[in-house]
Amino acid sequence: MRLFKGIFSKVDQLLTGRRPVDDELFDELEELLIQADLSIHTSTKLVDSLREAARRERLKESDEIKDRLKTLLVQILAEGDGHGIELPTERPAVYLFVGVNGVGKTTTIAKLAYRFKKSGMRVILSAADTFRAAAIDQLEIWANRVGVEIIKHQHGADPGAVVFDSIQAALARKADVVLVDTAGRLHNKTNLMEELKKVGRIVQKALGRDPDEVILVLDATTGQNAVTQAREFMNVVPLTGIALSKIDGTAKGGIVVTIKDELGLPIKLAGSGEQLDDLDDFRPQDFVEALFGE
Ligand SMILES: Nc1nc2c(ncn2[C@@H]2O[C@H](COP(=O)(O)OP(=O)(O)O)[C@@H](O)[C@H]2O)c(=O)[nH]1
Ligand SMILES: [Mg+2]
Repeated sequence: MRLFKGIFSKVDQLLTGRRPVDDELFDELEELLIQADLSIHTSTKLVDSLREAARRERLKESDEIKDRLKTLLVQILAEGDGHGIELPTERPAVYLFVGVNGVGKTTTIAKLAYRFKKSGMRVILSAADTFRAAAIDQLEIWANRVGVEIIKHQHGADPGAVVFDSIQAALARKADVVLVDTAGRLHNKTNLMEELKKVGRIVQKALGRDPDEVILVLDATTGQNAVTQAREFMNVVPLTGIALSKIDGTAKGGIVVTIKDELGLPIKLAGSGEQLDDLDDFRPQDFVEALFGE
């Protein structure tokens, strides 16, 4: 996992060596965690819990606090179910990708298509972002590059119809996976949310079950904004998890912890670059080690 090491390297420095464990240390730690984009709520919770552990177990050295902090971060990130993407038993698997413009939906879809294709699966991309003409072209470029099929309609067409056709095609061609690219912006937010609900209903109708995953893509570099976006989407579509993009570009990896702690949604995928193989299943332990630069 490629991570831009930013503020967490300061946390690492603060807790490395033999600094005495005192109030000053905890205050500095809390400040750094907040700077690293952990919410105040999560930072306070973590530091309180570390203070308590230090008192109870008479921890004397900052290195011990570092180990505790890592364990707590992994605990938050690992809570609940499912990291990574697991294919359902039924085929085709249908995955919807939602999120505002520019967060990395199309890129994440391309990377995932590449992964599935490499493991021998037949993949269909569904160009349901019909709002921007360029969006269809962009998905098509990726489809060609990866060597997978694409179902597309004209710019401005009904996204529901594109999704319906994509699932029909997948059933007819015995495809394994359908990855649906959706719009990140329409004339207004209400339209967008209504459209996403409708796409969900169309999947249900064409497939006979709900989409196997509804993945919200969030850009890690947008900080607290990502949490706000997530709340808006959670209210309208039944999200199954999060794909976090651009973790290579954020100096403030703490946002990942905040997203998990505040929203409770599993982080399934982590994107760390613009190349096709820059996508990993999200592994809490690896992520925390990478944050601290190990
Ligand atoms: N550095 C970096 N850039 C990314 C990543 N994922 C996407 N991007 C870039 O972010 C921009 C927007 O991505 P795109 O997939 O078009 O976003 P969409 O509007 O949500 O479909 C593009 O320039 C991508 O190359 C990532 O993990 N790391
Ligand atoms: Mg796009």
